[in-house]
Amino acid sequence: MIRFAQSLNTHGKRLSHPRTMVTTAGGGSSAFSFRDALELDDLLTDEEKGVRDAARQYARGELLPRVTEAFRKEHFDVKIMREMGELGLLGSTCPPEYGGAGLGYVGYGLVAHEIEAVDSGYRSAMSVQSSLVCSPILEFGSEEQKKKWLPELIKGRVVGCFGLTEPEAGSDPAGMKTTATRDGTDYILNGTKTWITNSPIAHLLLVWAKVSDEKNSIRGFLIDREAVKQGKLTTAKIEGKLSLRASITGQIALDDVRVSAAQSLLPNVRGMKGPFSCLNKARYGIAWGAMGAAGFCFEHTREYTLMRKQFGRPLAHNQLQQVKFADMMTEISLGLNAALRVGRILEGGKVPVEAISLIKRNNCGKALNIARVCRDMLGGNGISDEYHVMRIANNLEAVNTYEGAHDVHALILGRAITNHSAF
Ligand code: TGC
Ligand code: FAD
Repeated sequence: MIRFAQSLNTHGKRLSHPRTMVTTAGGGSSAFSFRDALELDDLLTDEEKGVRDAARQYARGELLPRVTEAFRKEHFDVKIMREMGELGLLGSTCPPEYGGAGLGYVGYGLVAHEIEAVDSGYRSAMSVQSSLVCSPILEFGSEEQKKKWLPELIKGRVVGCFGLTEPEAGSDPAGMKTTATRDGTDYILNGTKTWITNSPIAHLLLVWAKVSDEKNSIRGFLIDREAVKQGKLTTAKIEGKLSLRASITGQIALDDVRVSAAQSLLPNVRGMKGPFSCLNKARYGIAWGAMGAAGFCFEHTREYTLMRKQFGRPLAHNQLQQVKFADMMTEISLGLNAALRVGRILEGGKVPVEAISLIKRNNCGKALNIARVCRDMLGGNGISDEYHVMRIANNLEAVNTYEGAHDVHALILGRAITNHSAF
């Protein structure tokens, strides 16, 4: 059996891309790396490289050894939240006054890239906590809510989840049925959310609901599980997933859940732009993450085909294999550089949401194709979880669907191109 060696053992070392000498366009020679064909490294600051290397060291050293068992047993180890918290990987763009690392968006993207190179489910846990729970509290919460929740979420001592999707409202979340009704100084929430990452283990549930006495305007509510009366809130785990099995997903069922308006309601946002603003950041991170997953498949398949011999020579010797590698390297290089570009625009101010749809859709779709091709290139071994690529391909099926399905992002782009909304 062929075992992967080189790339799995990169933890503990400064990441460097081995280069070969090639001819340059202007004559003379230069160093080229198939791992970084467009020299993205040169566009990162030393701080960003340090963050990436630390995330990589943790992901390869601590997460990779556990993932096969976790995926087999459909188990998410909640200790991972604490570990990520200790390393500063959660809520990393939050300012230090709330316990965050104060990273820029490129740093955040690099973390997503390294974590998702191991498993999209672990990146899910990180990005829900960071972009879908910490971010809305920071942007739309009261000072009291920020002080109470952010340091705990950032340390991973409190696990959060984001409840937008419902059984009858997925791609069209504005069609949600969950309601919040004012009752004195409280709100009473009713409804069901489904497909919610981390809901079964969440201490803090951010739920989006229509407020009946505000003309059904959509508002965000922070539900502290501990403060809810027994039996009113249930979060059943969804079993039998064939994708993201190392991540935990569940429902949120609200049956007359009473929450205090002052503590629970996010005061500074109303309407769909509330949940959508959080999604912008999460989708941006996913664009980096998906390329991490693709890069992992690419490197391991390259190594495999260099070692595996058929017809008396390495598989990698064949033109059919090489054209696939050329396509993969091209898509990964373009996808990462596009993510970097959007990250830099985000850091500088406002980014059109279409730019985020473009990279989320492109990078997830391309990563899924790459993982499927790699699965094929590994032959029979490609279906074994020991070789990782089929787990990664299965994960990318969900990543291509959540946070706006591939075709839904096409329609967002189509609307901007034609000025006609197909929704
Ligand atoms: P539309 O009429 O376009 O807009 C309604 C209001 O929302 C504003 N808006 C945005 N604001 C900020 N960022 C964005 N990206 C925004 N998109 C829209 C818009 O300006 C408007 O504001 P206002 O003030 O004028 O009212 O809305 P629509 O209902 O027609 O939406 C259509 C569409 C397709 C864009 C939207 O429904 C959509 O994106 N659907 C996909 C649903 C989705 O992404 N769900 C994600 C659930 S969370 C999740 O999957 C987490 S997985 C996490 C993990 O495990 O990693
Ligand atoms: P549907 O909306 O029913 O779409 C089905 C298909 O129809 C898709 O291919 C879609 O592209 C297509 N389609 C839909 N509308 C149109 C149209 N107008 N024109 C053409 N094609 C269309 N949600 C949360 O709120 N929080 C979470 O933490 C979360 N985590 C998730 C974790 C996992 C593992 C999964 C699988 C999902 C998660 N989701 C979460 C839900 C996710 O965001 C939704 O699954 C996604 O938005 C798609 O909605 P849907 O599943 O209802 O599919």
